[in-house]
Order: sequence, then structure tokens, then C-alpha cells
Amino acid sequence: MSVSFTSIPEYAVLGHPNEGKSSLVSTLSEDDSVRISPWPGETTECRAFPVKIDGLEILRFIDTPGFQTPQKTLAWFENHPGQGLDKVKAFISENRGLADFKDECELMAPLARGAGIIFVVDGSRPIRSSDRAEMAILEQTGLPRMAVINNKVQEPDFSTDWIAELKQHVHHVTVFNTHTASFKARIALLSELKTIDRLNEKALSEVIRAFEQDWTRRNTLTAERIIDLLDRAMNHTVKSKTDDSTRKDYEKKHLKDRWTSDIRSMEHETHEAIRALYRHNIFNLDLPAHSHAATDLFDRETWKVLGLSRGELVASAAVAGAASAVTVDLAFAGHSLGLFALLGGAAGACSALMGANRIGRTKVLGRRLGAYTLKVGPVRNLQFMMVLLDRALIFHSHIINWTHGRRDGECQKSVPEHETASIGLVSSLDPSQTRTFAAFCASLSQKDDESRISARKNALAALGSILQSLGEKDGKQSGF
Ligand SMILES: Nc1nc2c(ncn2[C@@H]2O[C@H](COP(=O)(O)OP(=O)(O)OP(=O)(O)O)[C@@H](O)[C@H]2O)c(=O)[nH]1
Ligand SMILES: [Mg+2]
Repeated sequence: MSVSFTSIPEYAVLGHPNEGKSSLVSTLSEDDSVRISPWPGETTECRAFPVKIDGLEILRFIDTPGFQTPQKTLAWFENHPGQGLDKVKAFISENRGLADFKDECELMAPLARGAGIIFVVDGSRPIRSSDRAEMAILEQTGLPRMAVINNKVQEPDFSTDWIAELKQHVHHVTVFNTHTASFKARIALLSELKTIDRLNEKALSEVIRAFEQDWTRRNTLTAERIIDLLDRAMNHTVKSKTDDSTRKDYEKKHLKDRWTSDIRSMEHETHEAIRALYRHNIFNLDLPAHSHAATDLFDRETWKVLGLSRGELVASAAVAGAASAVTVDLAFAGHSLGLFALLGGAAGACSALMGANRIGRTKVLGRRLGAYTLKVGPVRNLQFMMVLLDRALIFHSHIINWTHGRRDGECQKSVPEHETASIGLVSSLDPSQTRTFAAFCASLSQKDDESRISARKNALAALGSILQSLGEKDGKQSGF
């Protein structure tokens, strides 16, 4: 282990094996390279996980192995003179190399350097005597210490017992879930560290400020990415020529496939860029099956999920038939009348619906010199834009709510409620936000650069504040 002490606030995350120490380190440092496993004993050595902003380390968490022989260790502490860090150092130098105290010597190394302590317990199991021994050892160190109650499951819940017991040994107790903690909850935990670690209070305030600025920066970049996607997707055009009239139908289908494949790639690239901004590398994003972001962009279900009966489909097809002014009639089955109603008044120059039950139409621009020119796009359709926007918002919401400590295949049931709703997030936009996006959609057809720039700026600002408010949702944390 090679961790050097500097004035950067440093916290060692300690506890019994398998309580969620590594998960906490991973979530707080936004690092999904931390090793986490369902089997106790995964972490055998201390490892430092720096929190960096703009490449600069501003905070450090140390992942540690779990206590193996807490009772014996406590006995040693009780039978030896001295106190505080001197005693911790004496314990390490006297017991280094002894099999009985191997993990204890390792986990105490950061304490000997003066690191603050975050003690993690699983509040869904009862307190045992080994836990009491661990708490007593930590008290002996005299270091600033806080306990985090991380309930692995909701029931049973022994948090009340834990709080009462922990309060006798640590300076502060908080409830924090490593799998569901929001950005707000993480900031709250950092603020709580300030209360136990007065010496680092100023540094932690700086850390919190840097975190918040960085979060706003990520939201701004995400908004830019999404607006770029909408812009590119709605302006996208593919053309081809054929001089063989017998191949016209084949070419039409081919062109439509090319267009849809291009749009899918654009969407995928945008989502991956958002994932990278939030430092997620390893998890396979399993979007909730009944959210329309889980299906393919051009799947009937993607559009149908917004809720249309057969009759409404026919009605919307009729509306679209009357209103359709798009060059290429690229249509999607299953439009939402609900969403249409929402967009109807705001549609402006954008066609609100493209017609139902027709997946794609390629326009034949005309026959010149014996060749047909076929074209798909641009599809400047408000509903198409809103579906893309909705899928990006659902993706973003999923990314920011998926903590780094939560690993693939685990805990699918705890996806926050708003992510599992079958209706996406655009249905909760307020009318002025809807109008702003409709104006942006309309501006794409305008020749005037200034109006386009200003509509884009307004859409960016609206989206930035929507993203910011998604990150501010429930802290799910309480301190004692
Ligand atoms: N459902 C759920 N599981 C959790 C939570 N926190 C941790 N776990 C799971 O508990 C197991 C142990 O988590 P770790 O973070 O590896 O625990 P640890 O304390 O570092 O364990 P050792 O390294 O063995 O000491 C893993 O399977 C985690 O996914 C939680 O909040 N909810
Ligand atoms: Mg571990």
C-alpha cells in the first residue's frame, strides 16, 4: 500500500466485512473501479480513491479491509497504556506480521496518519458484540469519526437500535444508502463531515463548492449535447439516386433504413457522452422495461407507450393527414394523443404529428436525366423531437440516480419511481418550457440565423434548469 499523507482531507472507510464499505467509497468518489463483491473479505488492502476535479485531487477516501478480530484487538487496546494515535501506532508496530492482526494492522494504517473515520454498518441486521468491540476500538483512536448506516435491504430495519448505540461512540451518525444516494445526499454527507472534522471544515467547504460547480458544468454540457442531438436529428437528410425504376422500392427502403440507423447512432453517441460526463464506465444500463427509453427509438412501443387507444390512433392519423407539411413523410405508429394534446397549441411551424401506421416514406424528388432522386429528411416534427428529448432525459435521470457503488444485475427493483413511470419526463414540463422547445423546433426551418440562435439559447437554458432540478430530487438522508 502506498498512500502518502498531504493536507487533502482524507477519510478511511472502516467496518465489518461485507457491510458496504467499498460501495460507499465507490459512490462517494464516483469511481466504479472499486472492487465490490457479495462475498465478505473482498477488500484485503487499503487503497486510496482520490476525488478529483479538473484533474486536481481535492479529497480522498481510503477503502479498507473489514475487521477480522475486533474482540482481540479491543483487548489489546484495553491492556496497553497510552492513547490516541500513539496507541494506534504502537498497535501496528507490535502486531505487524501476526496472522491474528493482519487485517487490523492494515486498516489502521490510514488512522496512524490521522485520517478521519467513516464507520459503515448495515442497519438491516441486529447489532452484535463484535460491532460493539469495533466501535470501542474506534473511540480509542480519538480521531474524528462518523457512522454511516447503510441498509442493504429495507426490512428488517434495526436503524433505531444502531443510532442509539453508535451515538455513544462516534461524533455523528447518518443514514445513507450507497445504492440510491442522489447527488444531493452525497453533498449532505460531505457537509456532515464538516461537523465532525472542524480542522478540515474550510477545505470541505471548498470541496462542496467545487462539487456543486462541477455538477452544474456537467448539466450544462449534457444540455448542449442533447440540444445538438435534436438539432442534428431533425436536420438530418439522406439522398440517393437510381436510374432503375425497378429498384425504386428497394432503394426507398434502403434509404429509410439508412436514415433511421443514422438517427439511432446519433442518439447512442449522445447517451454515451452523457454517461462519460457522469463517469460511468462499467454498468450496462438496464432501463426500466416499461419506460419508453428502454425500447428502440423507432419501435412501435416507443411511441405507443405514451398511451394511445386504437381509436385515438385513427384520430391522430386524420389530424396528421390534414396538417402534414413535412417534406418527407416519415411516420411512426402509435403517437400519443396525450402528448399531442400537450404539444398541439405549441406546435407552431413544426408539424405536430406525422401520421400513424406508416413507418417511413421516402419522397421521390423527381426524375431527371433518367435518374430518380430519393430523399429522407429533414424531419422537423415536434413529436419526434419530444420523443428524442424524453429519451435523453430518462437516460440522464437514470445515470445520475445510478450510484457508482451499485453494480450490474443488482438491485434492479430500487430504480426510483419517476424513472419507472411509463410516461416519460416531457409530460411534466410546464407550458412555457414546452413552448420554448416548440419554438426551437420551429426555428430549425427558419432562414434567419439570429432567430435560430436565440431559440437554441432559450432551449438550452430551459433544458439546463430541467436537468439541474432532476439532480436536486430527494436527499434520502437523515443525520443524528
Ligand atoms: N442492496 C444493497 N446491497 C448493498 C448495499 N451496499 C452494499 N451492498 C452489497 O453488499 C455486498 C458487499 O458490499 P461491499 O461494498 O463489497 O462491502 P465491503 O464492506 O467493502 O466488504 P469487504 O471488502 O468484504 O469487507 C455487495 O454485494 C454490495 O453490492 C446497499 O445499499 N444495498
Ligand atoms: Mg470492500
